[in-house]
Amino acid sequence: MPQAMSDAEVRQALEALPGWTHAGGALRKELRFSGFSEAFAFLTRVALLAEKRDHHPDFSCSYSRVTLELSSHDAGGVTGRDVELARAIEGLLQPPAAPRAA
Ligand code: H2B
Repeated sequence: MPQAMSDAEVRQALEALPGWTHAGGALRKELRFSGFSEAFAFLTRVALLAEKRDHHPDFSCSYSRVTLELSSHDAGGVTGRDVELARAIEGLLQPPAAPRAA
């Protein structure tokens, strides 16, 4: 069974994860979108990341506000799998790189 990370280990990982907090044994982030469709589209993309990893977030969606909570249920806390999923989710939020000139 994977081992939950210590508070200090999580704190260090969060230095590279803007907007994420460590609360209730989970990594948590709240996001605002311009509307429900945008929020749901984002969650759909998160779902694809989660299925690929077989590691799934708890989430809620209230119109345009999405809350994500990442924890490893089997470990009872945050593991490297949560940190990795949070990094991948951050990747979805980055603006696309400008195309190079041909
Ligand atoms: N997701 C999360 N966040 N924690 C888990 O412990 C977990 C999971 N377990 N997704 C997975 C699925 C497990 O149930 C399957 C059988 O691998």
